[in-house]
Amino acid sequence: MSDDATVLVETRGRVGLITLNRPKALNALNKATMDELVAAVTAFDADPGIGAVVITGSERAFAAGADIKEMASQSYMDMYAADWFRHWEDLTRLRIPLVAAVSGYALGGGCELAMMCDLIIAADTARFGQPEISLGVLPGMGGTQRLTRAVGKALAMDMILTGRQIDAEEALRAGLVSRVVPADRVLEEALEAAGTIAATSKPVAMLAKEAVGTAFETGVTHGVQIERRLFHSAFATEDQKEGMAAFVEKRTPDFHHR
Ligand code: CO8
Repeated sequence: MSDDATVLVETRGRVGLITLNRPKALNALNKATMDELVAAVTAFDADPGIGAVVITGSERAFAAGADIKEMASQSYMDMYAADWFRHWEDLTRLRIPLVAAVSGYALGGGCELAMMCDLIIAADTARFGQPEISLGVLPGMGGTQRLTRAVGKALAMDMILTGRQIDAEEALRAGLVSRVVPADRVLEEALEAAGTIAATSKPVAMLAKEAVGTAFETGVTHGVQIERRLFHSAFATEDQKEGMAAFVEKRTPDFHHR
């Protein structure tokens, strides 16, 4: 890894840990960060030894948005021809569960990156916002869709039209994050949650993620059909045999993640 890597990549047992590494720029998300982050998560997704990934930032900022300095002088044709930031969407097509550990600012693309993860665990210092309107643009990495589905129209409109930031407690009440913990515990809590996920069957965790993800994309009737198909397919795994046998035999399952 080069010294100027925009992300730091480590493993902790069966958990992959990715730390955004542009602290002086409050982890502003530039093209290099996108490429390196997507490559790191793609490699973990394909690695049978890794069952979940934690994405985190610094104490001050998870990420303060897309890199404004990189975008400022772009024309419409530059953005359109390059399909600017389309690659971020690749993250949402990967199957491995992603946990965001958010301290400090998660603004604009930073909030959108957190929302591409499956669980958001927030420090009590976390602040979420979509301030793009103040820059003369609107969210462009999925924020208008994912925030609205996560917190509902009223709060999404408030945040996106006024740029109002919400703190961790409001984010918890609104359903944007699943847990709020003291700042000095947030990474540990996220690694523990990811470790718990990674100890289960990887293929079955992927099926479960896909099933919940379907609720975001479709209606209940179709979603329940998809869920049933995915549920049936869990019976094709060795881990289903092991998990159920372990219950019957009153022992801890020994998953082989296949
Ligand atoms: N981009 C580039 N640099 C940034 C960014 C950013 N988003 N945020 C902070 N920085 C830099 C600052 O320029 C500063 O650099 P320098 O020291 O060289 O001047 C450094 O980080 C520290 O920042 P501040 O001095 O501003 O720190 P403060 O504590 O005073 O303020 C804030 C912290 C409030 C977070 C402030 O930095 C801020 O408002 N940042 C911008 C937040 C923002 O507007 N984010 C949205 C960006 S737009 C976006 O994300 C669109 C996503 C969709 C794009 C899709 C395209 C298709």
